[in-house]
Amino acid sequence: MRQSWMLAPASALAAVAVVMFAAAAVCAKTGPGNSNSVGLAGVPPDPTVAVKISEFAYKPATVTIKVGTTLKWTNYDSIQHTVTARHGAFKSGNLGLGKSFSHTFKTTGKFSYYCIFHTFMNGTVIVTP
Ligand SMILES: [Cu+2]
Repeated sequence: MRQSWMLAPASALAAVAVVMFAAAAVCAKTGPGNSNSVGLAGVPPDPTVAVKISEFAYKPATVTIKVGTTLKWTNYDSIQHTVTARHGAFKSGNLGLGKSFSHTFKTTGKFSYYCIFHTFMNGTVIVTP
């Protein structure tokens, strides 16, 4: 018991160090006065999020991301699939096994997409400010 209590201050210090490092990195990257893509905690959003296409499904089927994030879909099936937005925002073309398609979401909104070969394959991207 005593030992785990002793560890608590060290992990708190480590957490503070991580936050300070992240804040320093943000300042170095964007400079003062540009808080455009900085999240609430001063940590920039993950620039790339992966979506798997596998067993005739997008995984995860629904992804919520911040504006400016890139989604990268990769096909793990041996059959061709597509990533095709219902309202034309993006279109992958045919993706064979191991092929990827990336799209950067620059506007907020809800984007539905599907596979043109298998219309039961549906995905949704929710882009938040
Ligand atoms: Cu498909």
